[in-house]
Amino acid sequence: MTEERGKSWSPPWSATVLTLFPEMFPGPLGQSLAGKALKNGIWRLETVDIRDFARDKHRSVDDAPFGGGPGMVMRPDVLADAVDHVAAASRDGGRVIYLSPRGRRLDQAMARELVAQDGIVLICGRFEGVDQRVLEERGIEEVSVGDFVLSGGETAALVLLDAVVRLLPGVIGDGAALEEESFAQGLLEYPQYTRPQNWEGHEVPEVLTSGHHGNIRAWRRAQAEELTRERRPDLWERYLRSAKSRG
Ligand code: 9WO
Repeated sequence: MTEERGKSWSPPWSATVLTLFPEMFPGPLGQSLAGKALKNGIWRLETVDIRDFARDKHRSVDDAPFGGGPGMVMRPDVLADAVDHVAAASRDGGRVIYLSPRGRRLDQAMARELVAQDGIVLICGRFEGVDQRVLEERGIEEVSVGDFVLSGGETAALVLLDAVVRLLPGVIGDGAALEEESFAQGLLEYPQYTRPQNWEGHEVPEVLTSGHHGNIRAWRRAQAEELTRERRPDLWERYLRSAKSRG
């Protein structure tokens, strides 16, 4: 325990999730280190049931799309009331994110941005999406976790939360493991091996059992670079550029 730590208290990083299926949270996150951290108060998770903001006796949250077409659209009035309810309670500058395949792609840099804030508000859509006007009028950002369509935003929200929460101090050991990650340096992960040393006739690469830590570090770096160059030319280009600018 250092002097700095514990000197001033700030509330834990918090996620507020707006959804029609609050029982989907924390879901699989409850099983992992993120779940343990949630129990330990390292972060807070609050769900808001969008249906609680429905106005009519049938508690309807969706309606047919203007212009026709298949399916239903989430009503702007109901969703805006849910957003305003949490925005009033949340701190200023907090980002409100709608999970959508149309959004800016989530990457490790965005995860680091999000963990540096006090918290986030996530909106999970269902049906064919939400009325465009509520996104525009409430300054809601769109974030995608990949180029595919899901049945709703909830599983995408779980992916985003997993990526962000594991970066909180104290969720994964002392943070050394995080610094070690090749991805933190813009590379894919190097291959991993464990016992048995010979499995179905296949030996573990000799360098890893040599005890020579300098050689091991160099081998892993070379493997990470080779994998990145072969599989992800986009990441490789960026890595080369950032290595250059670092000199
Ligand atoms: C469904 C659909 C059906 C007929 C014609 C057009 C259609 N669009 C959609 C659609 O995009 N549905 C979405 C389902 C509505 C918002 C929530 N859903 C969602 C979010 N699917 N996939 C995501 C998502 C979120 C973040 N990153 C990747 C995918």
